[in-house]
Amino acid sequence: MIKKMSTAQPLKKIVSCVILDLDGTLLNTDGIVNDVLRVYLGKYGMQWDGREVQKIVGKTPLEAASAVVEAYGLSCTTSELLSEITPMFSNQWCNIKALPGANRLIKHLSGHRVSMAMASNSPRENIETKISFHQGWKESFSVIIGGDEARLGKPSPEIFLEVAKRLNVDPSSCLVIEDSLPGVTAGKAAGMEVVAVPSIPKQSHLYTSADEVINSLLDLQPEKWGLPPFQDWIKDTLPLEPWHIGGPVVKGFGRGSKVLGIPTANLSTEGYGSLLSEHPSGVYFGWAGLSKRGVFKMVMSVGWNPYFNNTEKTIEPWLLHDFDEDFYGEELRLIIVGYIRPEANFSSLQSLIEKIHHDRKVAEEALDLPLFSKYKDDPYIKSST
Ligand code: ADP
Ligand code: RBF
Ligand code: MG
Repeated sequence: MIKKMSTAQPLKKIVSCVILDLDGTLLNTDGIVNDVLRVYLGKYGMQWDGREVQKIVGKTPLEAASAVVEAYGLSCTTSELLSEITPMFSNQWCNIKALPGANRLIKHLSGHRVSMAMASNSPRENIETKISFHQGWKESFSVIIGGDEARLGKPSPEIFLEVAKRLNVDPSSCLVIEDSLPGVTAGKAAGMEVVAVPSIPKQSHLYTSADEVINSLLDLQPEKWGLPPFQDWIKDTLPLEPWHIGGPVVKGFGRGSKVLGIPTANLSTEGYGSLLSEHPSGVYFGWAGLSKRGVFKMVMSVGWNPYFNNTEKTIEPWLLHDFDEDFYGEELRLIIVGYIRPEANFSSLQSLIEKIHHDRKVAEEALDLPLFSKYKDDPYIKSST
């Protein structure tokens, strides 16, 4: 417990190799899994419940299919289900997006000549196809092992041990990065250091065996493991490929101005489900255009507000300007240009408020940098004024 409480960042353990999982860690495979199962079950008059995805993350195709047959009481066999949905998946592989931070991590490690391997429960052939759509990935891994190349898939340590053998390194000098529980279990059983990046929200309490749990790859600190630190943070912010979101301001929880003294303009998340699932929860910043008022600096939270334990992922931009009235219904457009920190829980309302004011300061200063200030003229937010 003491390990987790300390605020300094002590070196955890020095490693020399990084072993990455593919689905859910580097690739947003869940999106495709949800699409395919929705279509498949829909054909038979059943509805895919996105929450069931928990039963299949990190499993081999056979195990996952069997879990679906069981969960939905399907009358077909596991292999019948597999033969029907396998081609559906193959058609979608070209559409699987890299998760935020995946390209950044791969470029960083390969640029510093850190030895990298990939270990996945997915069959080798599928891995090759999936990564072929992502430039520079295949060349970055000196070893790739699929679920069909070991006797037992994760949670057995076998895949990871085979990777260490082929890299000719001791398992204890490998750092595994994994999104799923079976993967974390396998990595620890192999005697490796493990960072968990859970792909399913609000599950981090289940990952106690991992050496560290982070919210997304954006939060990885390689220097904790003796690896070269990222050097792309600027004034406490991480520049991102800019993204847009917009819509009318809707009534929020009424807590912003009343409880926190910090008004946040909620956006309706309707129609934004997939966009929101592409962006990890956390604190972001950028520019906000209000159709009748102009363009303002903005800092926002995306997520579940753990302090208040929301059930839905929300987007709550705080426009950094003193408005003398509410603007419900008005069109708001945002360009998000950078990331500040993961969402956190706080022991008191006071500490939450202080942190949000600190975020404000970080955002305000960063947005004066040419790198970020240029986006204030972005046609997307300008067109609303
Ligand atoms: P919430 O819990 O979502 O913050 P409130 O109703 O307390 O909800 O406050 C949100 C409303 O405050 C917004 O819809 C907006 O009209 C108004 N508002 C006033 N000033 C600001 C600001 N600087 N940034 C965002 N919203 C503001
Ligand atoms: N809520 C949290 O529970 N944890 C956070 O780390 C957090 N960070 C925030 C950062 C910013 C910049 C803003 C504007 C809000 C943040 N909130 C956070 C959300 C806050 O709790 C939310 O705005 C209230 O729920 C008001 O509705
Ligand atoms: Mg995974």
